[in-house]
Amino acid sequence: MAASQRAAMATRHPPRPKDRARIVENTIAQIEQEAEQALAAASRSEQVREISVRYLGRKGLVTQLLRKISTLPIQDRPRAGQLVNHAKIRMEGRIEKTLERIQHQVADDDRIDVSLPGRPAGLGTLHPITQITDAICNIFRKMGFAIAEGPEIETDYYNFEALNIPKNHPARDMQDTFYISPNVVLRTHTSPTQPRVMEKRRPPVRIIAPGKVYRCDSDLTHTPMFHQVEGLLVDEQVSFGDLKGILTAFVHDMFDARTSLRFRPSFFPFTEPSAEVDILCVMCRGKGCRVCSQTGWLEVLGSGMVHPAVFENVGYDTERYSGFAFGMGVERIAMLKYGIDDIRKFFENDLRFLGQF
Ligand code: 2NM
Repeated sequence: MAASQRAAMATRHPPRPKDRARIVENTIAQIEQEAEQALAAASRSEQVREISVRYLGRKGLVTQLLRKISTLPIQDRPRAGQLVNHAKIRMEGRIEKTLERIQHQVADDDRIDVSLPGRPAGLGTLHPITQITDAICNIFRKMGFAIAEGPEIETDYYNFEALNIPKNHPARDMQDTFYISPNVVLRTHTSPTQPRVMEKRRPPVRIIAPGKVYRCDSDLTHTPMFHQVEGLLVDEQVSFGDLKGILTAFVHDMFDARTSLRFRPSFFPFTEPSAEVDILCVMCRGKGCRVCSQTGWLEVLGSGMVHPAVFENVGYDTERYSGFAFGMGVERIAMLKYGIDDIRKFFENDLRFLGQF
């Protein structure tokens, strides 16, 4: 007979007083055993709560039994009360223990399996723009150029004035340049590095200035921040032929020796004469394609002989010294080298894109 049935019977058919004490003793022992088995089988905390209510709740079996004690002969009450109360305390303890066991089990299920192979952290790579910047700089370093760096926040003087860019020049417009204050800008090219270096050093000067530049411009081929590498060589007897030689060596190293160059007359305020440098289209080798707009050529560099006004601004003797300078956009070179058609991909920080280089 189940303890619960026995307890119910004890309620409905009260036996004679002298038998009642023994019945309480047997009943509490059975109830405790039953509860113990139920707790051992419990695997969820809700089950434990149900068991707790069933035995120890306000209408629970143990509670009912405790009430019966008042019907026992007066001399049997203390012992019976003690038996039931001790059983109740043990059951409370077991309920507590069972809840702990279940909690630990859940924690065990969540615990990291230390025998699993580790998740690879993955080695990072240099950003493609950094890689191309380094590649460009290394080619010029082989030819004896030193790396020079300047501030990205630049004065109007070094960004424009020292470079012979007149006050009314469109590049100085608020539409094109980020102004910090009337005399301070985010540099629009890395050229201001050149007069900064020339002010400190006498020729011969051979420097390459890489870095970030900023212009108010944003579309498929322009981002408000991009990267440039500019070069400057100043010495006695420097000619346009030297410029052609250096840039030809650069293009043949950066792309390959089949990549021919052509120089087109152009204009920059800081060079005279000035030339744009085109290379034979690296995609179609001159046949004409979408990348070169069917011209067979790609514009990749600006260049020229440094304007005497720039030399005068830094105190170089224009009779004794001459020099050439050139500049290129790193993103454009990277897009041609890797066949990328949207400049914005470089700055979206999508690792699926960046991880390919
Ligand atoms: C270019 C194109 C042509 C240039 C000139 C100078 C300086 F400071 F020597 F005058 N630095 N960079 C230059 C010349 C830059 O970039 C398209």
